[in-house]
This record gives sequence, structure tokens and C-alpha cells, in this order.
Amino acid sequence: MARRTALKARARAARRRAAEAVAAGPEPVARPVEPDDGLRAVLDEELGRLPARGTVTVTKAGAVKNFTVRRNWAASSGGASIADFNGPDFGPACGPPQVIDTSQATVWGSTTGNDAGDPTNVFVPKFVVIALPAAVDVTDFAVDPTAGCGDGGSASTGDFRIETSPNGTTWTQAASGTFTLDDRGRLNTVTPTAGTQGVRFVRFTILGNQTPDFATNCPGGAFSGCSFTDLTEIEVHGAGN
Ligand SMILES: [Ca+2]
Repeated sequence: MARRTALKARARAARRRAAEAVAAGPEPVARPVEPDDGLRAVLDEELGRLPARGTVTVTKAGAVKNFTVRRNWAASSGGASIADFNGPDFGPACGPPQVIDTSQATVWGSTTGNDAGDPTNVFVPKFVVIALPAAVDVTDFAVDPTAGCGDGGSASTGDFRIETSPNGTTWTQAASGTFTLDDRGRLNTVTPTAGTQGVRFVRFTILGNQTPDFATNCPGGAFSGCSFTDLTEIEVHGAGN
């Protein structure tokens, strides 16, 4: 009898401890991890845009990786919008808003010549104007020039110009350059040399695509870039006012 009473008392004590443990919540677990101890973290060049992406390998000791994010002021999800553009509108699937949707799987598809995409050997520049949700002191742009919407790589953006404006009326050339084959499939940083302060509008102009020797290979060449020109994504980084 005494043994049975002792067993019951022990069982009651065990149940009480279990109930107290549940009420107290889980025990804190200390996971001291040195920066390079058991942790391999690769935050690729995509870091800085939303959503940030990276690879973190977690060991038994856990994993700690601090990172910062920065706002893409050109994101339509953040209030930016397309204020103007020229050329045809192949929306919604391939319209101009696809360059500010933060997706590198969607593309603005346009034409090299007339709006019908009749192949010629004369490239008519195509522009898109992005209205930002606030005045931004721009530190850099990021551009993915890659073609899509059924077009070949030759339709990727080549020569380009970026202008900025505080009001949508007066424009300052902030940057220009040429994207090549190596720039496809990624966001390429473009650093402005002027027009960085108080930017409310960004105008991106496609001056040429990546069709080899466009002036002589088009219109008869077998390049989709003879008819079409595309752009995947534009990002704007900096400090909002
Ligand atoms: Ca896109």
C-alpha cells in the first residue's frame, strides 16, 4: 500500500512538472555561432531587392546571418506606376507594367520599328516612364535587359539611356550604356552620374537591341530582334524624401 501511495505521489509530481513546463513555454536555446563557424551563407547579387534571396546552410549548431534590405522605389507593389510609353501595348501579359512588377519572369515586349513589328533595319527607340511614389535621391538603378514573350535573345535591350525628372517635364540624362549577352538573365547595376536628387520620374529608353549588326542583318535576317525589342525589369534604389 505504501509503495502504491508513493507511486501515485510521484505520478502527480510528474504531471505537475509537465503542466508547469507547458505553462512556462519552451526552454530558451542558446545558439552561439561565430560568423564563419559552421555557417556558409551566400547572399548573391540579388540581395537588395525585394524579395531578397540567398542560400544559408544550417548545421546542428544553427545558423545566423544578418542582412539588410533596400527598397526598390520602382516597384508597382510599392506605389510606382507607368506614366507614359511609346510603341505598341502588348498588355497585359507583355505590357510596360511588366518592367516594374519585381519579377524577372515577366517582360515588356515592344517593337523595333513600327507598332506592328514589321521588320526593318531602322531601330525606332522605345521608352517607358516610371512615376515613383515619392521623391527619391537615387544611388543606383538595376536593369535586367533580357528578352521574353516568345522572342529570342537578340531582342534583349542593348543600347539604353536613363533620364530622371523631378516633375515629368524637365529631364536630365542620368546614365547610358550597352547591355550585352553577358548581362542577360540578371539585374545589372547602373550608377547615375547626374540627375540623382529629388527624382519623381524615371525614363528608360531602349536605343537598340542585341541583334548582331542590326543595320545590315535586318530586315532579312533570322533574328526576332529585327522585329521586336524587350526589357525585363527596372529597379530604382536610393533614399526617399
Ligand atoms: Ca518583370
